[in-house]
Amino acid sequence: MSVKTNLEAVAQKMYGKAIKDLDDSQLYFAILNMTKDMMENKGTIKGKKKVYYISAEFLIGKLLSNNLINLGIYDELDAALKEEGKELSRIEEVEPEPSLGNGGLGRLAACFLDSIASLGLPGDGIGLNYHFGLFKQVFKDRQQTAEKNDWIEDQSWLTKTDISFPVYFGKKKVMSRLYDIDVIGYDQGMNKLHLFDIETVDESIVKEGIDFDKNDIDKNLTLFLYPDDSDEAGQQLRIYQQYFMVCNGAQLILKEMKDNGYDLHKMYEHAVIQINDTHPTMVIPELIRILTEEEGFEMEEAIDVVSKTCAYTNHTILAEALEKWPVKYLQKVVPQLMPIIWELDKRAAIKYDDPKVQIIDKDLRVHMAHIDIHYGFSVNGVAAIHTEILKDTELNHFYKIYPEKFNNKTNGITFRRWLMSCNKELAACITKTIGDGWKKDADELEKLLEYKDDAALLSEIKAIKNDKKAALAAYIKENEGQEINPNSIYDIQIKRLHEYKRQQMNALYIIHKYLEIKEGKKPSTPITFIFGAKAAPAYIIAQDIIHLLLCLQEIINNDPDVKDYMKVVMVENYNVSYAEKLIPACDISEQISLASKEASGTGNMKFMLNGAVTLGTSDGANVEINELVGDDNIYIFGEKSEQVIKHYEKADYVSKDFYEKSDVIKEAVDFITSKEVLEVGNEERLTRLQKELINKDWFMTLLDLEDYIETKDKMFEDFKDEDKWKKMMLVNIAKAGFFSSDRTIAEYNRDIWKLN
Ligand code: 26Q
Repeated sequence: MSVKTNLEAVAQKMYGKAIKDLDDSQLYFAILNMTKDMMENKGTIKGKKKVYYISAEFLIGKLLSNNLINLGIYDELDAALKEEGKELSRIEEVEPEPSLGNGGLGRLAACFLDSIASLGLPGDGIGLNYHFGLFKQVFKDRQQTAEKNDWIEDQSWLTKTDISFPVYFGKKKVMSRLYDIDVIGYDQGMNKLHLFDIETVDESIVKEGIDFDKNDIDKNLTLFLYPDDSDEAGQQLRIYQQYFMVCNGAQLILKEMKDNGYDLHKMYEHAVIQINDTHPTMVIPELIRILTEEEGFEMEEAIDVVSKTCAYTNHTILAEALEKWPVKYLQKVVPQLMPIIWELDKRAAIKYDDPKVQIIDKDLRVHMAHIDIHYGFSVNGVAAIHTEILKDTELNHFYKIYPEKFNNKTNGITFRRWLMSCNKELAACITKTIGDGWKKDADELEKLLEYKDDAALLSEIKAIKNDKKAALAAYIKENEGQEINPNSIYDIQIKRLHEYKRQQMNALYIIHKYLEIKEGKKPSTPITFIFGAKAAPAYIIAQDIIHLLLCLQEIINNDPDVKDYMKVVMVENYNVSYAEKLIPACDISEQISLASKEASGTGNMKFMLNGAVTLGTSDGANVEINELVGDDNIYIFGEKSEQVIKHYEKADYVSKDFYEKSDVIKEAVDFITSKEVLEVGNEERLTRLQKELINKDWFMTLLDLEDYIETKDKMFEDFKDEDKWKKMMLVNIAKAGFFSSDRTIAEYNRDIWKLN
């Protein structure tokens, strides 16, 4: 049956109407239902052993386009709809975006699910069904405010199952409900994303913005992702959520073991649990608890079996992001786990008397990562440099004990979403040139290198970029009300707002450029600086940086002396869908974290794949991008990670010295509280940010600022050399194959999971 016949039947059944008589919203629901059935018919991926990827975040984005591509019916449906006067790309807009993640770690989990299924490997995700997910960002008075993101509709990709488990918080019992989202592989069968909800959840307790009663666990447990944890109730809610996730996950895994008739004593032959950062760490003591209390295991064997089943991925070296929960909190929320955690601590302490590797420290805080490392069989970092830093410094004490556990898995991205779906024109151009083998073997993109001097192809790629830039300009006009010049250079920084990512350094560059133009030094090509970022509601300085960017946008875009040469746009509510529009349109990819701080980054890979050139520090996966494309096709600046680490060790970085020594730096920093900015901005925020930069600057913005300015100026100069730029674009696309998450997942499977 053709896709069109199929859809016609669904449309008749649902609405009693023909395709041409449905509006976009009705068509969306008809296609949703048809697609869900088609995915179901593909059947589940089976095997002797399965990976469970357990994660507090799955930033899946809209699913329609991806599922159609993976089913291999996108083009056929697109054509069929066109015959009826309908536009698939418009219908896709109807889908609400679930915001079940913050950023990199959550999006990585989503890319991994796509690749696991696309490699035909059995593997499910386990997480939580947050009703409002991460907040929706709304700008008011040039400041970020937060609203709830309502994404669940009566009909959606979620399917309610009949699975429900009891979960105990001490004596308090709650019931869960499992919802599943099908994950279809590219030309493959299907896996599942299991999202647990609490039966008694109550959306109506959310009042203004994202405020709600943090103590009402029965009602609030699955409402939000990472609710503000700046106070005690917020932190405890996070522990409630984490335990709820792992307790359900453990029960589901054990149920599947039993349903398949597997011997729990050999669980590790049939299941591997990949722990995504420390958020799901309690799955280890929870499994041990269940095996000893309910399955008759001796403690020794339970620990052994669980340790052979669990593997841990570290995504950060930032001290503040490494979870350490007070014993007091765990004792209150999950008293049944504390005896197990004490036991695990005791056993580690008997073997190793180094306080640095203890699970419970002298201040009675439980170091979650330490549980994972002692009681898991694998520890991996997410880019080569990150894993080296873990081994050499952050986790060095553990590396000395367990060298065999440590391994690197450089992150990747799914090319189905980040090229085939978001940049169909470029994907088609590549296929026309080198065939479509790259879709299953991304390394084949290297064949493009043979066309390095092919003027026709280079121009075609540039033309596609220009079309994407025009489309983005139209979208930004409509959504942000900002007019940008499609012939300007698009310089884009999109990622969570954090001081270590140094959006503030980019802001200082913008100020510097603005002042130059005011003095008459005009750039020969206009530049558009685009930002997208959400800041954690409790992270004050991050909010201040957003405020500064919005003030600069206001001043610069309305200054008649300047606006024809540069513009600034901070887009509202940056999310996966926005990224899919921004990335194909980008010329310059900003990856400017303080060296050693960005574990990997994955946006850098998406930009490269879409023909943007990286402006970055030697950090995370930038280092590997650099090695692949060579120094001529990337712009690297700033101090290297070894130097940065030494600065921290010696505590010898003094930002004020940089501020006082350099006129350029001083001018830019002073401008933050200039008359112009104060006229449109909030004095308290701007002063606080300026003081922070001069007196503390923990992430060393001023250290790299001059080098950044110089390198960025050079890049803008080079952009004018069209031939040179086009070649850089081509080399970046051709060398991106390594960053396919299919490669990453194949490595996880080869070294850690061993599923087949
Ligand atoms: C911890 C404790 C309390 C509250 C919140 C948290 C918390 C929440 C989210 C800690 C960390 C996260 C998210 C981290 C994250 O997204 N890390 C990113 O992971 C990517 C995938 O590996 C990397 O590419 C990025 O470099 C890394 O920053």
